[in-house]
Amino acid sequence: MPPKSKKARTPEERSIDPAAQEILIWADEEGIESAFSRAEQMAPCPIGANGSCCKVCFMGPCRLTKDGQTGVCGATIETVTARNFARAVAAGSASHSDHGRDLAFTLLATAKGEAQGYQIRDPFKLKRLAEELGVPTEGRPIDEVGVDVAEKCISMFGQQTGELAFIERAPEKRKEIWRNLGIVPRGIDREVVDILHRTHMGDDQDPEHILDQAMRAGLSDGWGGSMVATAISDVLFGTPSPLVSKVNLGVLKDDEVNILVHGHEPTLSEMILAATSDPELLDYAEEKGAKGITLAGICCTSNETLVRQGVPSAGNFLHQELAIMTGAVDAMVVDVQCIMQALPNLAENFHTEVITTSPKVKITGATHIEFDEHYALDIAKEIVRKAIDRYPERGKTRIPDVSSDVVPGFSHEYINYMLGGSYRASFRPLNDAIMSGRIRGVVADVGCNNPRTTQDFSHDYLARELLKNDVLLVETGCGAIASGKYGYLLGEAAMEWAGPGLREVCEATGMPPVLHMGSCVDNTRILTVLTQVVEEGGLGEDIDEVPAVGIAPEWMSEKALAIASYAAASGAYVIMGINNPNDASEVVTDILSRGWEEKVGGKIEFVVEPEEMVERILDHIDKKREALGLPAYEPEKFGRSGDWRMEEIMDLTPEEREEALYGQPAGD
Ligand code: BF8
Repeated sequence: MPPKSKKARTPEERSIDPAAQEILIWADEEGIESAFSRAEQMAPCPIGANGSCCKVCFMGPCRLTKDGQTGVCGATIETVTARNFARAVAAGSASHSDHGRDLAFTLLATAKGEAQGYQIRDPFKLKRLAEELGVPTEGRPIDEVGVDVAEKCISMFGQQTGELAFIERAPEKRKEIWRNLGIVPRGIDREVVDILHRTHMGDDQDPEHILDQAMRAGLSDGWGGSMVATAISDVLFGTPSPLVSKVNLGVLKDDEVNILVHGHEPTLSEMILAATSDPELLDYAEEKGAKGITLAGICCTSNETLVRQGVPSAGNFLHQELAIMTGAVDAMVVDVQCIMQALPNLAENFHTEVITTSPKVKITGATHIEFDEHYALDIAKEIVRKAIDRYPERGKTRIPDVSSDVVPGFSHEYINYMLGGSYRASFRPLNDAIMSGRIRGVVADVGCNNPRTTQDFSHDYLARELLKNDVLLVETGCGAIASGKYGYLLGEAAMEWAGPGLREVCEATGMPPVLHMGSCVDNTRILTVLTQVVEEGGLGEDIDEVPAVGIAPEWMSEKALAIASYAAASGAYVIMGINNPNDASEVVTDILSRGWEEKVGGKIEFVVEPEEMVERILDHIDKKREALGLPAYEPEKFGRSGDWRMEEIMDLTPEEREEALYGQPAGD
């Protein structure tokens, strides 16, 4: 039994999710530890937490804890903090981008007919991509086009000079800013390596200059590697459109084989999904006493299969251990990123087999079955068979009876279609709604869970407060799964939570007030939406003019800093929760905020309290509205549609009705 900490939190302090609370109470009784209890046992290292630990050479590590103190080499706190931040951005960008690289190789193998079980599911998107990348399409078989597109994408990683092709997607003004500052990414790998080089001992020691490169590496992720990942995932597995599914631990089934896919890449999980409906394997499951095979996900592998195939999600980042603790998971199949090393040890208390699959990821104690796209279906079948073999070994299960309905799958292509139909697909209605003030602004809530704070509390609080204030939410990653748990990803949520103007828009379009746009690499969809909003007209000429904010209130990953850097460099105001990893240096904190705002129009701020986040978000949105000359936000003007109002307006002329509803005669 782990030692009882004086700081042990109540289940409600650990998570607002009733499913998590139920399992954590059981785990405490049994003395089984989790990230929640480990976070209570181990305080964060104060030197590392505020960015003042320098480990880039072996004359140290140096701990810069006193005013004016420098490292052995003379490095100042500004340099040390900026280097730490930039290195985190490099690691985050590398992770996202390498995921994109793997997908490009899968497309190449698929198009060459060498990838077992895969096919090009969205040839239209492939064609659009080909045109964008200068690949001829006229009269060519789609597979041939696929080979060329894959090769073009692969070449972006090793590109040494010039500009990444997807930079062209950005608004003209934005590209100009990047070019003038010299931060247009030359190649995806190059910008990451550049950071590792310049932060080596004895290189770049000017904090502002180091942080400029953090923007460049971030941009190579957002407008490079992640964009490749999103585009090719759509080509191979289909571009998401809304569908119905469920979220939370209650999606596991007591009488079926439960397989969880966890991590980030959709490649193997899509094949496992196919294998779960293989008649032979279904018979085999029945032979072992199971009524069927249930596939569900955790983290972003879950988001990938949720938004495309409607595969239910068992939860977000902090649910990975809790899922195993239900005793009902026969196999947890992991690929890359956000996989806790605690899983195999934890699984020893149960019958669960933890299976690593990526050539890049082995975990001591886990079974390794290496993924190879050339034999993907065979490998997937082998994994499903292993899970079935575990089913008879199950002990007592405790699946919380907690799950929520969700409608995810809002790709930018679908949002376009949703707003105008195939006849007039357009962002015009969205721009109009923002311009009129029905929608006050847009917030992208992304990022993780972090056991240093109450799981999902900030995601939930911010969603509720922002919806009430007529702010449309777009979400990805673990933030989106959190919203799913609390009912925000449904059309009905507009009636319950949205302010009057936003509710009108949701009523007219049928969309939920919170749009689940995919996994963390799919934050690129948000960049695309913002660009299209700019191009549509009426909301400025660049992303920094749009009344929009990005938030990651419960972040924990280096990838979150990469996303924050590319979003800010793209013109967005980004607010991160938890803790300021640059707190040791006022200079670095100021460069990321005021300094970057002067340079690129976007900035990163770290705000611990969610109440303060709401204040800053609304203030920023209102200032951007004012700068655009838009009417100030006035909620009382809207929300007079709906049956309850019909009696009052039935006898009016159309003009009078318009005036009664919107405070102005028709045509104004
Ligand atoms: O890439 S939100 S915990 S799962 S890092 Fe990880 Fe954070 Fe979840 Fe997706 Ni993104």
